Amino acid sequence: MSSPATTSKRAHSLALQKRAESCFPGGVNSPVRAFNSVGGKPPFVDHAEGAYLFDADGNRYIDYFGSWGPMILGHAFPPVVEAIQEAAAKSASFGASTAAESDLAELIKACYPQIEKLRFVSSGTEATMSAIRLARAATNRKRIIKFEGCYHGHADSLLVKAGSGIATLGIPGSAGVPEEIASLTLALPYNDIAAVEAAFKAHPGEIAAIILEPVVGNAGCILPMDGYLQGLRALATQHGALFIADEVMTGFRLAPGGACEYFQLDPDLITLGKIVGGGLPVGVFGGKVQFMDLLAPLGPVYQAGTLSGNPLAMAAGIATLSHLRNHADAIYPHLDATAGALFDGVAAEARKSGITLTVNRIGSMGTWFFSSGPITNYEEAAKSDTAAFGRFHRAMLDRGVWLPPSQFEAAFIGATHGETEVTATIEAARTSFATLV
Ligand code: KE4
Repeated sequence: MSSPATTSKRAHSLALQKRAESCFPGGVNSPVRAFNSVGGKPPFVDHAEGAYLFDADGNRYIDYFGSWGPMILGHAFPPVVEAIQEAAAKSASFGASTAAESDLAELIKACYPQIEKLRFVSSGTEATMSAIRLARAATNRKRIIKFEGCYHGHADSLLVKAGSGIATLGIPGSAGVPEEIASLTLALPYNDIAAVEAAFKAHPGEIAAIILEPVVGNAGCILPMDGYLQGLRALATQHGALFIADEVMTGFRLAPGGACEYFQLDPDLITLGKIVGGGLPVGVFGGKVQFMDLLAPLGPVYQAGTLSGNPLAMAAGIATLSHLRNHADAIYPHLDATAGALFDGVAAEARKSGITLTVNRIGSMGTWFFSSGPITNYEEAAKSDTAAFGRFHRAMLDRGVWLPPSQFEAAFIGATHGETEVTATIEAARTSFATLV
């Protein structure tokens, strides 16, 4: 797949890949990193700074996946680095309560007034898994509604036609998930309010929760149609189900208060991750106190975690959210303007080469679909020309631009991306498209 020039340019990465394949299935610790859907072998990262990744062979890349969302302030952002270093000197973990947990929690609540109480965990998967358990306990119901193309981590009940990873692997659901568990999950088309109404009608009194990505990032970027989110909120209320907004990806990205601020949503529970940890492992689930106080040690719902509220992760999250909040008036407009120039500029170069792309973007996250579009749900996204996306990805990587290695992932802009990176990326796209036609 890779041209000889590419291979020689990445000899160390290729050797590291071979070594990793003797340690990890597919040589990776998360499937999408294996590049299976775009072809070629992945570069191995040595270090990163600002908007750039540097691989084991010394190649430099403009980074458009940012650790899949967390690195909104850029890599090795000095205040975050210093905060982690200071915390590490006091020991990496205590397994006991610290003031830092409340410091970060209060920052989160300042961004999300919808969150009355919360609990820290160590991943987005833990956050959504715990939120589902809480919703089932609060309603004494078993069924949940999720949406095709939305990915909420790899808990059994949510690996039912998930988007990220699973969609890339072309496996609806996953081996190893008992059908008894999967059958409790209704996987409906996104942006189709009638499907949700029909589900509630078909399962009266049985549905504990609706969970969704308010803006889908795991089928590529798909935006909610006008009124859709508010319609889901109303249906959940009408039928006594909880409305869970999975903001692991959109949280603190679309606005300081994420999609909830952007779309003025008032969910019962909200899950967060990625940016909230500044690149360290943090997940959050939180919401109305009437639900959160069902959690042990107060209530009957058990949930726990050895490294929940880890002091280094708290320090990184505090430094990240503090900077985002204190400089929001500059950061979010810059993110939006930079992303707009980037996505529109690349799409314009495609048109010059006779290639039709559909661009779905909101703020600093978006996707170039190799499709005539429109892309409003997973079924439409799945019709994209993934082979063409793979060729584009490889051509851009050879030109020093590292896009997310899947048509079904969102690309992210960070605060350190600017005119220089946009101009270089558009030029790389211009010569890449020329190789595709
Ligand atoms: P983690 O368990 O990976 O921390 O979070 C799961 C999760 C939950 N909810 C949403 C909306 C998410 O996007 C994710 C994880 N996102 C993927 C990227 N599409 C993580 C990348 C990967 O799986 O390697």
